[in-house]
Amino acid sequence: MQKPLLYTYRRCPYAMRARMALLVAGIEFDAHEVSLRGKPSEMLTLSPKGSVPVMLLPDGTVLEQSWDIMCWALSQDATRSWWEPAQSTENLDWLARNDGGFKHHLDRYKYSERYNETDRTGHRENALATFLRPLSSRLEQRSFLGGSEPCATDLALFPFVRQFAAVEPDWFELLQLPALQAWLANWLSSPLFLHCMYKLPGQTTVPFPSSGY
Ligand SMILES: N[C@@H](CCC(=O)N[C@@H](CS)C(=O)NCC(=O)O)C(=O)O
Repeated sequence: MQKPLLYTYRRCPYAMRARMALLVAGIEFDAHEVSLRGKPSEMLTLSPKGSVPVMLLPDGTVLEQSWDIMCWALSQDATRSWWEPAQSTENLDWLARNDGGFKHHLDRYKYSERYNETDRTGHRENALATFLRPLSSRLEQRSFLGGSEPCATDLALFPFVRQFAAVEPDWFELLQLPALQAWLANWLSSPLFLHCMYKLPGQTTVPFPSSGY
């Protein structure tokens, strides 16, 4: 096997952050669009936990967490400017808050029926108060979590903020969070994001179209 192989799912925010990191690093990779209802047995053999993304490296190493894939892609000399700012205590804390409390509230807001959730609005408001408002305040001081340039933390958080905003777009637009809204709009229209959303054929392995950012 020559190229790394990514098991991915187009709409999964964890897989999006992994694909964006691979594209930023200019890494050529093969990709397999997984059906979450019928995960390929080859993937489950490599990673029995059954979540995407999963990456198989040419030396046989298996990366089972999106952040590990981002680390592998971005912690090289050429992409140091994306990786190093993400290692600050503050940015590691943003990542933990995103993948922890914010994701918890986001799921119960977005998928309230699946979670049998009666207080959907409570989760929306909690996500806003504990994560999105503080994030917007931070982005008033700097264009990106990386500073004047984006870093891995921006890539890691953006797909989840996108999901939140897309639940009730009209409501989200009326919020007074200009810095966060501008940051989100910037990512949504970025060539990097549009490229990462390239539509792969389902359930087969193909080269992911390459580029460098
Ligand atoms: N901690 C994992 C989480 C990945 C994850 O939860 N992915 C979801 C899709 S967004 C998944 O594959 N869930 C399993 C399923 O739905 O069957 C990571 O960072 O990669």
